[in-house]
Amino acid sequence: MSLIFSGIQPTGNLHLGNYLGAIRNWVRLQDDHDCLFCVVDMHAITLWQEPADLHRATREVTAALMAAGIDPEKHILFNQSQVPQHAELAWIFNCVARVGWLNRMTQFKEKAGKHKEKASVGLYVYPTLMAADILAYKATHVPVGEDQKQHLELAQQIAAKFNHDYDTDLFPELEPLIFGEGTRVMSLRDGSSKMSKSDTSDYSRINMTDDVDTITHKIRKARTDPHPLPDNPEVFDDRPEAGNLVAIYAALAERTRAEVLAEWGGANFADFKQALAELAAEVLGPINAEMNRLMADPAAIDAVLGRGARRARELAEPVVEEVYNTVGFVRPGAS
Ligand code: AQP
Repeated sequence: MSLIFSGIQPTGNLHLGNYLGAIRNWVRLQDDHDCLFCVVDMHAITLWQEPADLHRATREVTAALMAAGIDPEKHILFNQSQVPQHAELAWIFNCVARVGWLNRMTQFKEKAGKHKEKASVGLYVYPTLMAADILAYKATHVPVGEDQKQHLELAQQIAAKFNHDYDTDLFPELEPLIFGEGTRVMSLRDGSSKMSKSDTSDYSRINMTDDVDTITHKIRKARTDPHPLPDNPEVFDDRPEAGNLVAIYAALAERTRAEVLAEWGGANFADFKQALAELAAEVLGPINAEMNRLMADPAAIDAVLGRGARRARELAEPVVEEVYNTVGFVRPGAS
């Protein structure tokens, strides 16, 4: 059985993109795989986080994952900072990865913006920590949204170079799992940028904590164009905002865009938006209610994270030990 690893940052409000692109797929995969789900708080601080906000968001994301259906008994749910092997392996990978490889990463360019000399070194080496997150468990399958594909390819490249340089087959090959109609949910305000926690406009996204009225209001305000819905998805190349709403509907309804358009082709956007708002509220409402229930007991959330971290350390420790031995570190006391 393949081992799955995936992570999510506690950097603010989780949104529909995180849910459709990642979390919902995680919930499905747990039936047939052993899974590790990680709240990646060390990735979060590559950009400034108020400590109190980070603390709250870590519990909130954990609650959201459980509310969405992640089972922390059968699988391992933990926060990254509590398993030191991630940072230990990341250092080794910093020495394996090449500067030229990291220079190609588009997420760094987007997040660092125009002032890249002022970005943290952590933001630059984010992908090597991500490679360590996965490979500390020798996980092979990584479910992510489309935006993380480049980082995963880099992780693969790092694993291959490590194996080659040290003449070993220690690390397995990685397989990205990118599936469903929601692999790249776009902003409700701009069909050319992805829905994101850090977008300054709250109207750009549907948060997993939004109530029905807020969801309805945001979808009603979502940017579209004056034309009715088409009857096939091909025309969406020139209509990104319209295409995004149809893709969101399809992902929520678990249908293809073609099936949605077979039903809605020719309709006007006001009616479609109303149906979309109802559907989004129907999917997110129960998750939201369960999340609020879980958040009322922070000690129980901490207990889940504590147990998860212990189990994760047990798995990662021997892998990092193997890596240290391979690299040639003297380990006094180790047999
Ligand atoms: N818009 C999206 N559509 C589909 N999938 C998405 N993911 C994120 N945005 C979308 C997927 O969610 C998982 C967790 O992402 P993350 O929070 O660790 O990092 P991110 O990709 O940087 O997410 P955000 O929302 O854009 O956060 P900020 O604004 O802080 O950078 C990943 O699997 C990701 O692919």
